[in-house]
Amino acid sequence: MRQAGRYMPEYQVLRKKHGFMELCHQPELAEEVTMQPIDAFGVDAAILFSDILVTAEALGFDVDIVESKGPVIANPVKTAADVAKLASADNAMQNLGYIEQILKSLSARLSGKKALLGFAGAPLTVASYAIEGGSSKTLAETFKMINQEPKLFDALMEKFTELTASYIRMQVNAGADAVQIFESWARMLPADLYRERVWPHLQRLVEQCSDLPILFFAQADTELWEDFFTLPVLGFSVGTEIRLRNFKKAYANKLVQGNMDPRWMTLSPELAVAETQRLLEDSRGLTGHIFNLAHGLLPITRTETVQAVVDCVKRWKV
Ligand code: 1CP
Repeated sequence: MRQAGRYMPEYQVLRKKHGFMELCHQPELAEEVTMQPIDAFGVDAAILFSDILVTAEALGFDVDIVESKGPVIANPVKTAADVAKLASADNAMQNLGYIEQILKSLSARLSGKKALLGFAGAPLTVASYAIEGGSSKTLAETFKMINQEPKLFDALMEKFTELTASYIRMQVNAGADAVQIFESWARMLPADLYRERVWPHLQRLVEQCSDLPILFFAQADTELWEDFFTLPVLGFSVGTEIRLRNFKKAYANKLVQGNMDPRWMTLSPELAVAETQRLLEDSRGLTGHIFNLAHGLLPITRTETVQAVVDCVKRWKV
């Protein structure tokens, strides 16, 4: 889950001086932001500071993160010629060489004392930005392309699938202890359409990485989660829609993380700690559990609440 970011004063200081993509691109800055939550709260894992859209950028999309608007892509895909113009996966991997450098350096810096987590967007989630031209509340352009221009959609999805498989492998080779795949926008498509048109690409990606430590995150309804739970991955990162005690009954042998609603982190330490204890009680008996949020931290998060929750988890006796 996003752990650095807009709620941290240390981040805001840097962000005032640098554009978001600049923070991602410059190894020293990206490393500094990655380390901020480790230094501030003593969490057990460092999450690479980057964004899922760096793969789109490496293929030739013009990505910017605009204040109060979020991600914007100036040259979205409209036609087959737009897909043909994109970089090859090999060239895109060269463009992502800076991420390899950042991970290697972070891995040396953490020297096995803290876990290092990489991540990548799933093909649909990243492709949706490339089709919509930025954030979309409806994914209407994506829905249109899937249904009216299936070949164009497949060509774009294949491009992202191929690149993302190489990108994940590179992250593990460069020192990431696990890599999380984000399928944030699965819930924007009806389950049947997702199964028919998106699943084959996702499955190909995950199968190409089945020898690697992959965590899979999605925002999806419980129906689609039943499919996701069949993916050959190390663990699942669930939202608030799946209670840990139900997970325990159905998927006893799987590793799970997530589940805590990030809005608790905007409340008082006492309220958030009570919820943390409830979740930890619920997690008893799970084969593997990484305490984590269901989604990224919100800008109005209270740092003293984050600290209290981290301390509570660290003191917990399984
Ligand atoms: O300073 C700012 O204004 C930038 C805000 C921000 C941050 C801190 C963006 C723009 N991206 C990030 C970093 C980020 N994004 C991380 C790094 C780890 C960390 O912060 O510790 C990660 C893991 C992500 C993942 C990400 N980006 C996802 C998947 C997770 C999710 O939220 O479902 C998605 C969908 C994105 C796209 C994106 N980039 C930025 C924003 C605000 C968004 C999402 C919302 C949108 O589409 O508007």
